[in-house]
Amino acid sequence: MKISGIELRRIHLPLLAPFRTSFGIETSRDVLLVRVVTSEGEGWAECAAMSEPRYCSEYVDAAQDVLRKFLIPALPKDGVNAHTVGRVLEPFTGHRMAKSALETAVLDAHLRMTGESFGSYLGADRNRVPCGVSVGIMDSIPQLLDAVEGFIAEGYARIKLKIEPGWDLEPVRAVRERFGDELLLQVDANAAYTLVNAQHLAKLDDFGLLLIEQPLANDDLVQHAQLAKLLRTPICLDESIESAADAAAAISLGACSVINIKPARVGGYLEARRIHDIAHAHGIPVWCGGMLETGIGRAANVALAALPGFTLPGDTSGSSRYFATDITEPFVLTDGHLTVPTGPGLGVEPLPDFLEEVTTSTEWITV
Ligand code: SMG
Ligand code: MG
Repeated sequence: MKISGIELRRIHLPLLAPFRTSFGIETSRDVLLVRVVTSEGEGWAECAAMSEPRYCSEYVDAAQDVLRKFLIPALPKDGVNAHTVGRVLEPFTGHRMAKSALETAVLDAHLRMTGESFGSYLGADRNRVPCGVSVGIMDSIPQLLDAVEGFIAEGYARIKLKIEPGWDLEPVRAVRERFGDELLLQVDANAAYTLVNAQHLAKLDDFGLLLIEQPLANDDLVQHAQLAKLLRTPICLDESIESAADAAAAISLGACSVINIKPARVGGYLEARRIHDIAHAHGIPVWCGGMLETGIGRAANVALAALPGFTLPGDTSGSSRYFATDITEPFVLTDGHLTVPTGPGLGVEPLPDFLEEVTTSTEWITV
C-alpha cells in the first residue's frame, strides 16, 4: 500500500448537553479527522484529543501540529501497514492520541482494501456489545436523577457517575436509593483525589459500586496500589495506563483490578489489543472507554469492545447521547447494545454533505 497523501480535517460539533468532569466542561467537540489516501483506497480515523490539555497533556491543535511536522513525514513511502506505522512512530515520545489516529487511518485503509472488518481483524467474538453511559457532574441531585432516569429508560446497561470532592457520596447515595441495588453503577474521579482522601473514598464501599475509576493522579501507580488496600471498591485505571508496559506494571503492583482501555490514550488499536491480552491473561476485566467520539471513532471502539476480555459494559454510548446529528450513520442503542459494524474497515464513513457543513478547516499533506 502506497500513501499519496493525508488530509487533516477539523470539524465542529456541538454537544447536546454540557459534559462536566472534575477537570472541566465540554460543550462542543473540535475534532481532528485523519483521511489517508493510498494507491488502493482511503482510510479514516478520528483523533481523540480534546481542545485543552486537561484530561491529558495532548490537545487537538498540538496533535495536528505533531502529525504535520513529525509523524506524517516519518511514514515510509511504500509498503506501509498499521504495524509499520507503530514502529516508525516509536522514536517520537508521547503524542499517543495523534499516533493512534494515524495508525488507525492506515489500518482502516488496509482493511477496506482486504475487505475485513475492524472487529474481525481485532478478534471480536460477538456481534453486539452492552453499553453504559457516563453521566457528568450536575448542578443538583434532582437534575442528576432526571438524567440517570432518562438513560435507564433508553436501556443503558450501566451508569457511570463523574465525581469530584464535594460531588461524590451524595450523588452516589441518591442514585442507589432511587434506582436500587441491581443497577450496575460505577464512578470516575479523573484524578481528582489524593491518598489523603482514602478514608473518605472508603465510604463509597457501602454502595456496591462496580469500580472507582482513576481516583488519584495519572502518575501515581504506587499510591493507587496503597489505596487499593484501603478500599473494598475495585480500582480501575484510565489515565494512568498509556501502554501495555504500564498495564503490566499496574497489574503486578496491585494498582488496579480493572482497566479502562481507550485505544487513543495508548497509541492505537494494536496496543489496545496487547493490553487486553495482558489483562485477560491475568484475569483482569477490561472495558472500552470513550472520548465523546463521533461515529468514526465509535465504530472502531465498538469493534474492540467485542473482544472476549471486555467483560464490563463500556462508555460506548449511542450517537444520540452526544450529538443532534453524527457525521456517520448514527449508532443506535437497541436493547442496551450497539451492533459491531461488519463492513470492510471501520464499516462506516462520514456522510459527505454533513461533513462539509461541519468542517472548519482542511489541510492536505503530500507523503
Ligand atoms: O465518550 O461517553 C464518552 C465519555 C466517557 O467519561 C468519559 N470519558 O475519563 O473516562 C473518562 C472521560 C474522558 C473524557 S471527558 C471529556
Ligand atoms: Mg475515565
